Amino acid sequence: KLDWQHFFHLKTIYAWLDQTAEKYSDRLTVLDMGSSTQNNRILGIKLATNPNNKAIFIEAGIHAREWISPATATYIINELLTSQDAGVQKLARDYNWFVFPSVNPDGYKYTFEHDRMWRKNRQLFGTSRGVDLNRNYPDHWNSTGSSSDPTRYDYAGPSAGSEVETQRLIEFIRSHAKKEQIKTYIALHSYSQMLMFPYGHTKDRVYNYDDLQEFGKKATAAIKAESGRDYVSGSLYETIYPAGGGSMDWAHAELEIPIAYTFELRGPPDSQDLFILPAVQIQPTASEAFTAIRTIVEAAAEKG
Ligand code: 0X9
Ligand code: ZN
Repeated sequence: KLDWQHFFHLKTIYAWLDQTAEKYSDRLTVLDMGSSTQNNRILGIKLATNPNNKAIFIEAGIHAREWISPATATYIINELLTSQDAGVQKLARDYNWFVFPSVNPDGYKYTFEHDRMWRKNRQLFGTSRGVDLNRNYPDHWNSTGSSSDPTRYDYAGPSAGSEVETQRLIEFIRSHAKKEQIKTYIALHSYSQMLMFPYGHTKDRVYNYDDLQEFGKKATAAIKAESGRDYVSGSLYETIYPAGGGSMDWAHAELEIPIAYTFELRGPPDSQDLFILPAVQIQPTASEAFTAIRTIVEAAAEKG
């Protein structure tokens, strides 16, 4: 049982997905992207009430140590199923939701069992391990903000899309994006309180920059109103740092998913271990992220 007051191991999250899908079997199904490098499943859910709805895809846990990301993903699933708020109930009715809490399950397990600060997957390269999966996508792969050195935290991998986890997600999105009308792609990270959209590799503006900027500003204003937290919004390149090969950039470019954002959620105040967020922060962090997603979806719907 998840409570959003602790961080949970992969097997607890997956057991909760199963139980929850059983409980809400009229709306919720567990989906399996396939297995990872080390044979862990990459599981998620589809929440659907109407096959004609447009869909929203949420990816979490691509970076293993950013534990608030999977926690926020399961929080969102729970809210969509149990909230008494009429606006949230409408969101759950008017859209279909694909949510994958841990798209790097080997790395996530490793942060629980061996090294809390691990970021990458666990693929072996000689004596070192791991590709930064958010640098491995075939969109401006290894062009900027990544490394060709397997010992580095931002290793882009031996080639674009080389990793099993990358391939599983690509196959899934390719086979579902058009058929399921996925119009929104959300990637959850931590820790710098930002809401970012493409491009990641260049300062050139994406064709729908003005819309993405407008929805992003509305979303960060909604966060400010809810919790008082300041999130910075803008393109990836402008806000955080240039980086090619990211998942969201790939989804926006190749599959023409128009609404695409990467969140950097909260980190702890004044700490050196900025990925280690105290568990009391899960609830408010996840809640403000969901508010922001809701604001983006509603603002985009208004524009048509
Ligand atoms: O470096 C990253 O991958 C992300 N920051 S984090 O501290 N969570 O590692 C943000 C950059 C995302 N960039 C692109 N999608 N291009
Ligand atoms: Zn990250």
